[in-house]
Amino acid sequence: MKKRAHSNKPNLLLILVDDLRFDEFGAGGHPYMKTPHIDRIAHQGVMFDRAFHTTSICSPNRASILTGQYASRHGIIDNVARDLASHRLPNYHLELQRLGYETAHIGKWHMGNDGKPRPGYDFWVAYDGHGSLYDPRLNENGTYVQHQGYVTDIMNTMAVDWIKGRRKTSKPWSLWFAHKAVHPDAEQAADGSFRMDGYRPAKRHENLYRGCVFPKKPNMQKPTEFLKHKPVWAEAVELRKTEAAKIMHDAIHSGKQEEIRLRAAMMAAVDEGVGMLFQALEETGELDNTVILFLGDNGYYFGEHGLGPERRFPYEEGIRAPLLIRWPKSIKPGSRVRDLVILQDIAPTLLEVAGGKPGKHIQGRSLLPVIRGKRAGWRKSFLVEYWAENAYPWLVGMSFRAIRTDRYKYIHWVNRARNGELDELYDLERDPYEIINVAKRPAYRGIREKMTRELRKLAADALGL
Ligand SMILES: [Ca+2]
Repeated sequence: MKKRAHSNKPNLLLILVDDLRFDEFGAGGHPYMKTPHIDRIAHQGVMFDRAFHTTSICSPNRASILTGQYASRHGIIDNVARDLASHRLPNYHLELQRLGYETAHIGKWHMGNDGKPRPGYDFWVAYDGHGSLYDPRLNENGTYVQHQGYVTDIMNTMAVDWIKGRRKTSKPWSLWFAHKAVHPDAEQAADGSFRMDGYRPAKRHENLYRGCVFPKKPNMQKPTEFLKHKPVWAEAVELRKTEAAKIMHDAIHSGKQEEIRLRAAMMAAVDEGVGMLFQALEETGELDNTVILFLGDNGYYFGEHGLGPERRFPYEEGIRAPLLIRWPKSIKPGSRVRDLVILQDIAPTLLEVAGGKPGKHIQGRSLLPVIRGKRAGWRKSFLVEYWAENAYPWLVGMSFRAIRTDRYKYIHWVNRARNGELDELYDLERDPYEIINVAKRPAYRGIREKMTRELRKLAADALGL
C-alpha cells in the first residue's frame, strides 16, 4: 500500500456509542456480552479505568467532548433544542480543518432536533434529534435521504465507505462516528420533554443472549433501603408512581434483565462495525497511522440506587465513561490508566496529536502525559454539574453540583434544601457502591468542609471567566 506523500499526521477515528455504560462491553467487564473487535482496541491500546462524564446527558456531554469545555462554559446545559448554539460551538473539528485535516461527522449529532450540517465538517451525515433505529431519514451534506434498514448497519457501511474513499487524498482525516445504539427509539420535543419507545437490536441479533443474567449488585436497592441514605429522592420516588412514568419504564423493560439483554444485543451490530472499520483501515494501509477512540456519551442505571434511565445523576454508573484509545506509535498495548480523566480531555489530546496547540478556551487537558505515565501535576478532583430539565417530570428540581476525588464524592443538591442537609458524601474506598452517606458523620466533618471548598472553586473555574 502506498504511503501518504506529504503528511505524517495520524488520522483520528472517534467511535461514540450512545448511552453506553462503562461496563457495557466485553473488556469493560460485562458478564456475557461478546465484543471482540471493541476489545481489540483495549488490548492493543489503553483502557481508562476512571474516565468520567461531567454532565451525564447527551447534548451537554457531546458539546463537552467536541469543545473540551464544561457545560457551564459552552452553554448546552440540557437536551432542550439549542440548535443555533450547536451551530456555533468552538468545535475541535474547526481547528483540525485549519491544521490540514479532512473532517467528517457520521451518525447522531443530537444537539437540537436539527440534523443539518454544522460548521467544521467536510462531510456530514446525521439525522434530526434521536433519529430512528429502522428506516432512518438521513441528512447527507444538507439533503434529506430516506433509507431502508437498520441504522447501525447503514452507519457502519457509510463510515467504512468514507474511510476507503480517503485513499484518493493526501490529507490526514478525522471521523466522528456516532452510533444511535444503544439508545432506544425515542422522541424528544423542542422543550426537552421525552417519549420513549423501545430497544431494537438488528433482526439477526434479536435472540442473542436469551436467558443470560446480569448479576445483582449490592447497590440495586429498593426505596425503603436507599432513602435512608439518600433522602433527597423521597419526592421523586413518589412522583415516579404515575401512569405516565410507568408507561415510559415499561417500554424499555427498565430495571429488568430484558433491558440489559436487549442493549447487549444492540451492541453486536456496533461491534461488527468496529471489525469492519479495522478491516478498512488495514486495507488502506492506515491502521497503525490512525488514532482510534471508543467511548460513550453518558452512563446508565440497571437499578442501582433505584435508578434506570435517569442517567444524569452522579453515582458511579451515571458518570463513569468507557474510554479506549489505540495508537500503536505512542501507546503500549494493554495499558491501563487510573488517573481521573474527563471527556473534555479528548479535544486537547486530539489537537496535540494533530500538531496543534489547544487554545485557552479549552478546559480539558491532553491525555498524552498520563498515557506515558507522567502523572505529576495531574488533576486530583473534578466537577460534575447538572441543571434540572424536562425529560422526566419526576426529577424536576434535582439540580446538583458534585465533586469526585480519588477517594471521595460529595453531592450538593442545589435547590432541595437550603443548608445542604440533603447532601451526600461517599467514601469510595470503604464504600465503592455508594450505599452509606457519611455527610453527617462527625468523623467526616473535615472532609466535607474540604470538599465543599474545592467544589466552590471548581464550579467557579468551570464558568471559564
Ligand atoms: Ca446519550
